[in-house]
Amino acid sequence: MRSIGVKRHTVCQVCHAACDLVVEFDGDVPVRLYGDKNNAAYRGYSCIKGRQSAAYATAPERLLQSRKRNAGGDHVPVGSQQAVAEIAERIGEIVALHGPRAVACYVGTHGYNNFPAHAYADAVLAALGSPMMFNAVSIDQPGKAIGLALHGPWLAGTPPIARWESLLLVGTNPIVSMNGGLGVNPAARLHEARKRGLKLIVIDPRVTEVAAQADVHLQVRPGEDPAVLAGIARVMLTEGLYDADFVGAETVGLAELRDAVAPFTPELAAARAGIAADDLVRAARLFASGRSGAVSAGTGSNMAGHSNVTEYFVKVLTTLAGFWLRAGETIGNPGVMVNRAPAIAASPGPFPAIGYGHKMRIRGLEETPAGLPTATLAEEILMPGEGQVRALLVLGGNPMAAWPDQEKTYAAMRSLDLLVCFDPVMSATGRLAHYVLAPKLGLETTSTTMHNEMFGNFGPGWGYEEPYAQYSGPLTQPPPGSDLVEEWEVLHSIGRQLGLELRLRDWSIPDPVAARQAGTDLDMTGTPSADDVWRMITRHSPVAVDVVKGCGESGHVFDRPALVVQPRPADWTGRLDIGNPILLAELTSVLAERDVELDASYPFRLISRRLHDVVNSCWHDAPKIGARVAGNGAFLHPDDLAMLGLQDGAAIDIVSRVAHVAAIVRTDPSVRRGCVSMSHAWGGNPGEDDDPAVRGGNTGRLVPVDREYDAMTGIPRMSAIPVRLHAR
Ligand SMILES: Nc1nc2c(c(=O)[nH]1)N[C@H]1C(S)=C(S)[C@@H](COP(=O)(O)OP(=O)(O)OC[C@H]3O[C@@H](n4cnc5c(=O)[nH]c(N)nc54)[C@H](O)[C@@H]3O)O[C@H]1N2
Ligand SMILES: Nc1nc2c(c(=O)[nH]1)N[C@H]1C(S)=C(S)[C@@H](COP(=O)(O)OP(=O)(O)OC[C@H]3O[C@@H](n4cnc5c(=O)[nH]c(N)nc54)[C@H](O)[C@@H]3O)O[C@H]1N2
Ligand code: SF4
Ligand SMILES: [Mo]
Repeated sequence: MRSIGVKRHTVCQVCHAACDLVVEFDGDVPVRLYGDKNNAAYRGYSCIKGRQSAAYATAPERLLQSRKRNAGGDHVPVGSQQAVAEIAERIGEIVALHGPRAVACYVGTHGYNNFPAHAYADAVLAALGSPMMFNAVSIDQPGKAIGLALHGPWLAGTPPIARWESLLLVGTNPIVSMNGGLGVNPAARLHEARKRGLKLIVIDPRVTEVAAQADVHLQVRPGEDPAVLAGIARVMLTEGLYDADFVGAETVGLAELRDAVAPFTPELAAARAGIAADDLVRAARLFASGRSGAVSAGTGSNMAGHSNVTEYFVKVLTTLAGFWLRAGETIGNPGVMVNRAPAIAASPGPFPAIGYGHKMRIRGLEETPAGLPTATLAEEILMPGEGQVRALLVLGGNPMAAWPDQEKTYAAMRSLDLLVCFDPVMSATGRLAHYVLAPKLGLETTSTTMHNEMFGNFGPGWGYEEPYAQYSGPLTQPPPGSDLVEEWEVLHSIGRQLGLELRLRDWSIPDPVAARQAGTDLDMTGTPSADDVWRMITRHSPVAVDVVKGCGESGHVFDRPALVVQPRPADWTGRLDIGNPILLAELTSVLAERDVELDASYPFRLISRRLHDVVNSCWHDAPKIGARVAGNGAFLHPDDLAMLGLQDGAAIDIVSRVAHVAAIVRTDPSVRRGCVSMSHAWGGNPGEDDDPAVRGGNTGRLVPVDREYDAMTGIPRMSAIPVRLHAR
């Protein structure tokens, strides 16, 4: 019999949702992880990925030492101190020879959520004088930032889920992905809301976990969200189903909006999307029938083209329905670790989406509120000339698996003078790197809920509705004999060795410029402790991080007074803009697009999706996980399989206009006919064994970066990709 000892708590760091996990120990060994039923925000929620997170630490593929590529091309163990010294020296040489822009950093999903490391990476690049700080947002949901900028934020925010009477989800499946829309523990929140009478409308080519519960599911042809959302707006406007008082008082651009959506009759929008016009009208009426509610879109809509228009209409529909908090209403979460916008029922108005930031050398693209366009980085590396990127630091990301245009990425990664990955395994990118720095994992480090609280700024159903936070120190020691580093420590050492003066941003301040200004100048004569770093990056938090820590290591709802929304001051000039000329012109351009009729040589559309058991390219082979996700299935409707003469389990080639990948087909009646539903971030590097039953196909390989890309953010078409299928 096993003696179960202490129960501790940690913030799960496997995805952004930051669940509170109970960790049961047998001696020093964590033996069981599960959600905490007493946790007020998550109420016992956890998923297999988190419950297996202790097993990742002892997984066979985990690196216990950093690796360095030797002259023969093999990766051999290297001491972390030696690796840091060599990397710093190399960066110094590259900057001296080619200037600071030659050094770039890409912050992937496991860097984006790691605020100490993210703050340090920002600081190192800034101190070097390099503007080349990239992250995954511009290949994820970049339309969110653009739509928000051009519509303008509503300072008071959105009503709490408990009050929603209607919810429109567009190309997102939060029950599986934890994407915004339903808050933390989304399945429970949806269940309760449905019991209360919430009307759910889902727009998705697949009968997803959320679509299966919808009152109206528009099972659309992919790539047609702009037309469908414009069609819904038109129904609301023509039938008078909008909040005329709110729109009259708080917006500009109604006439322009009316004109732009006029052509999108239910018949036209429905024909484009391959749905019934009556269903579209029903969806619009049901959505508008709620006195309170929300709209949220996800990666599907952001990857299928015209993402800025789609996300703009997410805001426009919210505004037409009047689904914003008003004066006198309350905001349940005044912020714990992150500051929120002032509680005023007003908008400061739109702000610029382009024309203020760093310019790329590629396709005229530039910095936007979604960050630098990551879809240009491979070419920034490959294209000779002044400013060419020669060194890349990859923080918790995997460009070879996740970036679009895998062949181009492959050429770029191999041409770098210095490629450094911070990664616990030899990822596809790591296999091409000069150095792979092996980090400590979740249970071995301090973890907090700060990133998820910050995501509360992304839109309704993100972050926490309660003043909730958690701070858990390290619970386990790294495996004996290992030489592991925290990412921020490495970046600190690199900064020290290069003689840089680092300033850490304050993550409690959402605006990045203000966050840097309010940051802390580091004392570079020594190395801070992890607690010190957390203190610095939470310097202006509403509740001091030591107070959060002092509440114990489990999640806690703080006794903070709710905010009462104040009326807009009389002289306030900002208004929401529902008639942005650039995006409405882009909507009009959709009318002229011919690809509603599928190109006969590419009759299928490959659409993106998430798998329940893995996050992106992470831990596909871990114990228990590997057995559950055998390869990267290509899910097709059974009638399409029959038409192609294929059986479930058959090996196929998926051919796009630029490349092909192998996959195993899976029969799935929930997928719309004509679609292939397949996850990203699988597969090896070009030339590596790509047995589809093992590694699975890499959908990014099918995507060119330089065709059908977004003119502002550069995101190429990563869903609704035209393809054809052949038996292998
Ligand atoms: N075709 C297509 N392409 C897509 C998408 C799609 O839907 N379709 N989705 C896009 C989206 S939304 C995103 S966010 C990007 C993701 O892009 P990336 O962030 O570049 O890819 P990930 O696979 O998330 O990379 C995570 C890496 O972090 C490593 N890792 C795991 N745990 C840790 C840790 O604790 N510390 C550190 N340092 N590293 C860790 C993993 O081994 C892995 O190599 O991909 C995008 N690409
Ligand atoms: N389990 C798990 N959770 C994850 C991840 C994971 O890999 N696994 N990844 C994490 C990351 S990095 C992110 S960004 C989030 C993303 O979170 P979500 O955006 O919710 O991602 P998905 O679950 O893929 O949902 C996208 C949906 O869009 C649909 N879709 C595809 N094309 C179109 C289209 O043209 N129009 C419409 N309307 N729908 C379309 C797909 O069928 C799919 O159901 O999830 C995060 N959480
Ligand atoms: S949903 Fe995300 S944070 Fe929660 S247990 Fe699963 S992997 Fe961890
Ligand atoms: Mo993502």
